[in-house]
Amino acid sequence: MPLYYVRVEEREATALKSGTRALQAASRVDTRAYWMPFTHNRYFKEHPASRILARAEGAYYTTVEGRRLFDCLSGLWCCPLGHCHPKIAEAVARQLKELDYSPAFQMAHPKAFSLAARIVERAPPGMAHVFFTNSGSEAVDTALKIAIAYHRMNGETSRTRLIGRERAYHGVGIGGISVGGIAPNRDMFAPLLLQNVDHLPHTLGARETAFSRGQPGWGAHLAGELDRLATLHGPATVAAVIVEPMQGSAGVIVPPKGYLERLREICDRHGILLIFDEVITGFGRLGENFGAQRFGVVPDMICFAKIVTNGTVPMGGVIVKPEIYNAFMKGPEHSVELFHGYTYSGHPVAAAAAHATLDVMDTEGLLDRARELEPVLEDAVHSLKGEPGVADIRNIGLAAAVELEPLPGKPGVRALKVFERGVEEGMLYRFTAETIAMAPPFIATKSEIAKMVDRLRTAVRAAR
Ligand code: PXG
Repeated sequence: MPLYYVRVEEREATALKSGTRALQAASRVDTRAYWMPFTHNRYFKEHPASRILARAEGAYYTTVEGRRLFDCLSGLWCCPLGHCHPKIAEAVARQLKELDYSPAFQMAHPKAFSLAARIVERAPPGMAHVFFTNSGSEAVDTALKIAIAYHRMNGETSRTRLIGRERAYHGVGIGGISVGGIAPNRDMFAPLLLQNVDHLPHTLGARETAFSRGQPGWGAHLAGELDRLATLHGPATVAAVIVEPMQGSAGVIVPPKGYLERLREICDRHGILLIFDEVITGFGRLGENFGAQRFGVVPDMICFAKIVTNGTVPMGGVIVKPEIYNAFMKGPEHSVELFHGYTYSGHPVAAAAAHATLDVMDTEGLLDRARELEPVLEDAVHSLKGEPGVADIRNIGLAAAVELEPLPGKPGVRALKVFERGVEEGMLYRFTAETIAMAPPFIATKSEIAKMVDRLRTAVRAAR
């Protein structure tokens, strides 16, 4: 079997001779052992050099070849405060020297409590408790388990059905892929999917919603499908509905005006819990702490992850209303109330990173900054309408997606070409299937956003 050493192109070889240390490191990377997640491993390992990152600072990555890339998706939606922020780095370093780990079961440390209180303060009014996990996937599976257990605690054992939505991404746990609606993420694992699950339709209507700025005016009626499903299965069989207020991974699918309000009303009428998966939208991506506040709809549970630590240390969690927490606080006081948790729930280093992240968010006024940049991104990205192969453009908050028409007979190749040209242009775009997604850091400047879209125009024109 050949060694998949990073290929050193002629141009890079010249630089290598000039003694760049980063390039020497690149030429030594042996890519064989690492099975990369959600990645075309074979293709990557044939073309790795431009895609291995050595350093980051602020809104930029530097590859091992020494190329600077603007971070168009804030990592994977998670680093909007900029990379290697000194305040977060210091807080993490300090915590590692003070209390590196504290058992999560039957023991605790002060920062887990104070962080939960701070998160509750930022959550919509009426939400009161936080259960910590280490990722968005764990947050989703935790919320689904709490929903089922909540109804059982209340004697409603018939409420076993979960409802998700087409095109939804809720991570990769068994619960998350079952309520999720992205076909390839489900197909491979079909025998594992939960049985008692149904899905709402997605809210993209090709003609009606194409090129909408912000929330489309069409599609609120699709929330009515929840009523139909509840009637079909019997309202008392439905435990919970889970939706991303804005679908991120599927390419920034924005909720139609009135849609989430209608879901809330139907859930209330039928005693169904409403879960917002805010792993992407939580902590500022939509210019508010949560999508719940942006859209004025309060769910019963919120899943979060990603931005809570600015992507520095894994952490996720579920915020719940007091009714949910209190439903479990029964029985003998010395007995465990919820048989669920992780070794690293509320990890001290993650908690320290999260505290520092919230501090920076406040002291640097970054929620306001995200709001200020929203129209800049919106105007820039919609200027791509009419470029060759651009099928749709969607945006809200500091998030936007450009959907491309597939090249004839070559699905997915157009977006890959755009991505690769982007790297040459100094831009790290995110592509999945035919869509390019952008969610720039809140610390980005207006001119960086203009440049990000301008370079995308160049890449789209070239991708034929
Ligand atoms: N829910 C939502 C809404 C997400 O977006 C998860 C759950 C799972 O989180 P973890 O931490 O388990 O990965 C996510 C993750 C992309 C992209 O490019 C999106 C995610 C992850 C990686 C890439 O859109 N979202």
